[in-house]
Formats: sequence, C-alpha cells, structure tokens
Amino acid sequence: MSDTPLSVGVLGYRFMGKAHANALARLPMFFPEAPEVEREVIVGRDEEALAEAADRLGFERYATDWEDVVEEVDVFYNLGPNNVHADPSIAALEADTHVFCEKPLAHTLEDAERMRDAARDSEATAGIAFNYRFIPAIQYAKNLIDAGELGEIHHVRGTYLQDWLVDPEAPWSWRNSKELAGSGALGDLGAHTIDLTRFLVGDRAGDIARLSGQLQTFVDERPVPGGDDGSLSGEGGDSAETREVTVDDAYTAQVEFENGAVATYEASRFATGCKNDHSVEINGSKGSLKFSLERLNELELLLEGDRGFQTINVTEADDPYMEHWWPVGHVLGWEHTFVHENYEFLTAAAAGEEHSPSFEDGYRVQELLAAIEESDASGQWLEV
Ligand code: SOE
Repeated sequence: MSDTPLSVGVLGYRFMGKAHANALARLPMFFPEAPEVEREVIVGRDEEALAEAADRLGFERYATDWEDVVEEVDVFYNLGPNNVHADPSIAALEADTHVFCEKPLAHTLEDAERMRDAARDSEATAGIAFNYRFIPAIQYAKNLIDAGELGEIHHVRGTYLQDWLVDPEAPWSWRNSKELAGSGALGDLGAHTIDLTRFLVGDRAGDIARLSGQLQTFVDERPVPGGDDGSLSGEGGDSAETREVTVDDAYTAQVEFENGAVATYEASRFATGCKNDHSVEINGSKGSLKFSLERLNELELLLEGDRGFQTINVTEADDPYMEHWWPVGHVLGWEHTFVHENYEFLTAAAAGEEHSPSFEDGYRVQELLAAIEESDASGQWLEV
C-alpha cells in the first residue's frame, strides 16, 4: 500500500455527490485505518454550480472535462446519470485509475458489458456502489445465513417502496427518461433489491435461474422542472411545458433461484406513504428474518426453536462496523452505509485488490434487469 494519499475525482455533485463526499469526509475521523484520500476535483458542466459544490463539499478544484480528470486522479467516482456511467468509467479503467460507479452499472446491457470487460482488462479496482450491503444488520443477516442458521432457503421477498412521484404534477427528471436512466423504478430501486438478495442468499440458494416480470407506468408525462436543486425530481413543477415519461413507475417480478427457492420482487415510486422502504424477508427450513431500511438498526429474527419473531438491535460494539461509531448501541442512519462502502472500496483499491460488489456483480444485476424488461414485453418466463 502506498504512503501517499489517493487523489479522488468525482463526476456528479448533487444527491449522490453529497452522499459520497460526506462519506469521504467522515472516513479519517471514524475509520482512521482507511487509506488517506485527497478530495481533489469535482467534474460537471455548470461552472458556477461546480465552484459552489467544490467549496461546500471540500474539493480542491473543479473541472469541466472528465477526459483529463480520469487520467489525473488515482480514483474516479462516477456518480452521474446512468447514461454517463460507461464512457468515463471505461476511460478511467484503461488508464488504470480505480473506479467506483453508482448503480445501476449502466443504462443499457451493452454498456454494462463494455464496463465489465474494461474492468476485467484493467489493473485497477472497479466497484459498484450497492451501499445496502454494508448495513450492519444486513452483514449480520448474511453471516447467519452463511452459517446455516436459517437452514435451506425457500422464500425470498424483496420490496423497495417510495412515493415521490405519486403526485402527477411532480416534475420530470432524468430518472424519468429511458434514454438517460435506462429504466425507472426497476433499475433505480430493483437493482438494489436484486443485488441485496443475491448477496444474502447467493452462497446458499445459488443465483437466479428464471424469472417473469411486469412493468407499469402510471403517469406518462410530467411538467418540466424550473431548476435542479439536487432533489430527486428537481424543483418547481408549475411549468405548462411537459416531457414524456419513458420508463416504468413500478415493477414486479417472480423469480426462481437455482436451489428451487422462490422469490417475489417489487418496487414503486407510487407507494403512497412509503419514503425509502427497502425490505427483505427470507424464510428457510430452520428460521426466518425480516429487514426494513426504515428501521435499519433492527432485524426481526426467528431461529430454530423460537416460538415467534424477536426484534434484535444490531448496534452492539461487536456488530459489523459498530465499533467505529458511537458507544452503547447508539443508532446509525442511511448516510453511514456510504461511509462503510467507501471504506471497503478504498481499502481494496489501495491494496490493489478486487472490491465486492464488482463490475461483474453490476453486470449480472443488469442482465436480470434486462430479462425482467424482456419478460414484460413478451409475456413469457425467461431462463437467465
Ligand atoms: C431514488 O429513488 C434513490 O435515491 C435511489 O437512486 C438510490 O439508489 C436509493 O438508495 C434511494 O433512492
């Protein structure tokens, strides 16, 4: 491992830019053993917004040309819209610059494949930012499942429910465009659930073997936003001008794993009252567990011999990552998932090792997203 700090360049400075910049700032305070990083440069297009963001998020400078940046820095974070994931990430990997890319890997399967291949050919570390793997309760659940505490896996249920588009006047954003995002709730939210469940049960149940999917769009045009304040859908939906919604607002899928376990998946941006509820339930021959992101410090557990579910707090000092934070079980939040994943990714990059989840994992999820879309279009089950 080198003694000089890793210089970091970040493309994107809004929602995800803020989440990762916060994580980078927290690392030396809470994970002193993490590789030292320099928040070097933020890349984007709007110079005024970039200058303000670089200052606020603690970066030394800004740039408007990613082509230079990917060669100058040690680590490149790709946090832009899905349609700009491929080219800058591939250029960085060709320059042997480490790449950490937001999910889904790309907006098309073809681009995801190019990214996967570039990662295979590069000396650098390539990671995809599936942050929910790094929640202490999820790591705890994975350890239980791997140790056989749930027995043979029979059922997996995964839902990701939000409601920020239920108002038909909520403004249009890039997340509503097939050209820019690839898909809607499916890629934005379903990618998380598919990755998380593969992570949790993959070593016991195998990978997903076949599936059937359905997509639905409830509102097919939305007002053009007045500006972009970095929130999910921009600001101001009062314009008379509208833009077409070309992605799904919700998806469902039925799935069979290689071991015969059956799964159902669902995500929506129209689940009234649900803000960021990513829930997973797993039933095995000996036990079951339930997790919800809205109560991320807890796990509902039933193990062999128990008469009912118990809610346990996964906030003890010896629970994953907890010794780095607060004493005697003080709780964590959504932003901590980014600190943990940044810690793991940067540690792997500094050591020249692979990061998990890798671009290979991102590509596999992208294949499954594409299969769900194909199944919706054909009305058929698909072997994957
Ligand atoms: C918006 O739906 C969003 O911010 C996703 O893009 C994130 O990946 C998810 O973690 C929270 O919701």
